[in-house]
Amino acid sequence: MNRRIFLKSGLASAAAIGVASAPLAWSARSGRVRDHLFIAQPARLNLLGQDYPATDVWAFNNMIPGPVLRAQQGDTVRIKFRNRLSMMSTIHWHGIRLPNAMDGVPGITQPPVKPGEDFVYEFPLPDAGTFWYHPHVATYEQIGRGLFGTIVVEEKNPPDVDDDITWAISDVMLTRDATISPNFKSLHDAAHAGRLGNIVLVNGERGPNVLDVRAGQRIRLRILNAASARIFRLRFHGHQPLVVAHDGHPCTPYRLTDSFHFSPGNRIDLILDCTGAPNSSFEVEDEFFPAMRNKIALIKYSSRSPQAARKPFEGLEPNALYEPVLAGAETVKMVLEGGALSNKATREAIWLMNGKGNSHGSHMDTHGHHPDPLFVFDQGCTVRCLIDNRTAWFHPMHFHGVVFRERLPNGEWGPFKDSTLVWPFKTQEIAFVAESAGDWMIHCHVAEHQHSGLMGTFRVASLCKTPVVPKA
Ligand SMILES: [Cu+2]
Repeated sequence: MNRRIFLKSGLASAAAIGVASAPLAWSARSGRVRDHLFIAQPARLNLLGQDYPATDVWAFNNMIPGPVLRAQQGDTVRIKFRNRLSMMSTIHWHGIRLPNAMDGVPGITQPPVKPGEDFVYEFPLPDAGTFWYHPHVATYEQIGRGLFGTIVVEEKNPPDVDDDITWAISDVMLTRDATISPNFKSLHDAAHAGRLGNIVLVNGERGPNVLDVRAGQRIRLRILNAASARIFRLRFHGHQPLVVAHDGHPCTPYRLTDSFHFSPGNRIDLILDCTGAPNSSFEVEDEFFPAMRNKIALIKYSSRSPQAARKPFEGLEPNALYEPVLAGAETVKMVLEGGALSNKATREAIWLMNGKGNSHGSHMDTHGHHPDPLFVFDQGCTVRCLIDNRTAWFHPMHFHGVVFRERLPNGEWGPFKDSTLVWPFKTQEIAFVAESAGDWMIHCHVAEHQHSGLMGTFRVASLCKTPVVPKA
């Protein structure tokens, strides 16, 4: 075990979080069970419009994105996953707080599901919000060929809006005949910014997505970055939407006055008040590479006269999450090294976490080789983790099994998230409660980085005498 950290005693942390302050959501189940069948299989879909040939893809239930998994907070979902691909797979339910055995990580929480086999996932939905699902085997290829979908968990009292729209943004690398380029194990991509596609898709179709609105309307926008590697920098021309949730979890609302970085894995929920004039239209653009902008959406106003505007939006009801208790928190450091331009990178281990790579002989490992956990935490303790990015590349770091607050540049602690973008040669501190027992993944959500070294685990050991995760 390369780095092992134990708490001195579970008592202080158990007292700090306490059963009295335990989130209520786990016990607030509706008792309703919703059944779904998700079949991962090859399909042929038209991604570029009718003037172009269709593309051979991999898809859930013959759709890109896969079916929206829609339920209400407190429901239980039961998904029969049928693997009809030619390679092994699993499904990870990104951002959902669920029992470890349902987390969909091959070799850690379950054996990989072989071609032709089924696996049943069943878990309650403690939190309302926007989440998503995707395979955790050869993620770079399985997401890259089209396997992902959105999860919408509705609030018990949903906000008053005229429409509730999801934009699942992704990209795909197509050749001239609209075939997906099969070069998923490119050493260059793994060591640089990952595999960046040449076509940006919104809800599985080439952007921009046309959003038809009437002046005065209020639209809820749920945006997901489902790309395997591409970071977007989104700008809403002519509008200043209200940010109401990050990574599914409601935040204190604030207005978008500038473009914002939006990494793979991230979700953002916006309230868009349609303040434009009838017959006007406005673009939503990705300007991450200023010389290569992508049109994401077109907000197109009808000729109808404006409808009456609503009162200011006051925010969504927060999810009941464990609040980090910083006094006496366990403090750990995670050092990221390697990649192109680094003398630490080798062909076998392009990336390193705390000095270790996860590959074993191949630069692109299908499952991720899983050495001993990077950290061991006592269940219920608060963890402060300083992520030290000593590479020349962006890394959106995703932690399974917890939601964290990230330290903002002004020193304050920001809203709850499950993935944080760590800039080149910068550090990012996060704080979370190790809430649920098991081995959980930490990885970069640039899938090509994840599978070439930036993937590890932390263990939450149930050492406390007092169970801190409330029973159902
Ligand atoms: Cu990365």
